[in-house]
Amino acid sequence: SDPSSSRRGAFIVFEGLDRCGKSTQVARLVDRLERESQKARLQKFPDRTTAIGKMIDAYLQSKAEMDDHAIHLLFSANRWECAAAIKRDLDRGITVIADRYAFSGIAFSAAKGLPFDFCLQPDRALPLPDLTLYMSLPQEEATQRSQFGEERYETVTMQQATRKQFRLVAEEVKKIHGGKKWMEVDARGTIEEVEERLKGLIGDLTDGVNGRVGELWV
Ligand code: NYM
Ligand code: MG
Repeated sequence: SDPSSSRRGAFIVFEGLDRCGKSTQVARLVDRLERESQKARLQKFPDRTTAIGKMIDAYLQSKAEMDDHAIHLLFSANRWECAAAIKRDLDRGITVIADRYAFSGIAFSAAKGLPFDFCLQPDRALPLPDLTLYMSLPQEEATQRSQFGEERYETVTMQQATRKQFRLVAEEVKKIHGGKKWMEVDARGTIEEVEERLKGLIGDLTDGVNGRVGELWV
């Protein structure tokens, strides 16, 4: 029998601060996989298309105010409402590529001063990414990029505080899930240079992986 037939799709997450080039790289990866006739799907978080996502979108655009805890839980609820579809697609052999995930949820909310433990709990048992690629860019470079400052959280102070929290999130992932699940990538340089770095780290993950999808923080 063909052992590859039992493989599921890989769950790959891209993380980073605002304007680090994440969305560009995610789009290029999905394009490449489609050209190579591999099955892949992009999942953006927040997913602003759902009812919960519309509330999040209004908050991020400062069209609505919300308690810090309440918006934190909405971001998490937005992931939970997508969790079953992610699992289903992985089981069908589709590579699911997420533009942000629970790690942004913790880092941004903790940067506002919410307790780290509170931030972590609502996402417990969500599908565990097989690999998270954290794109790291010096703040001066992100600030210079177009559209920086458009949305809530896009201030230098907030980004620097979030950067510190992302370091704690990385430690937590490595402690609970092992060092291979989180990789930091230098996001400086041209789009092509960064793409090559990412491609090297992703390797043959997009050919599928063995074993069941894990649970986050479990
Ligand atoms: N964000 C994103 C959070 O604060 N919590 C979360 O759980 C997620 C997924 O939303 N500044 C923040 C990070 C971003 C903002 O994300 C919108 P994007 O990728 O710019 O659409
Ligand atoms: Mg943004």
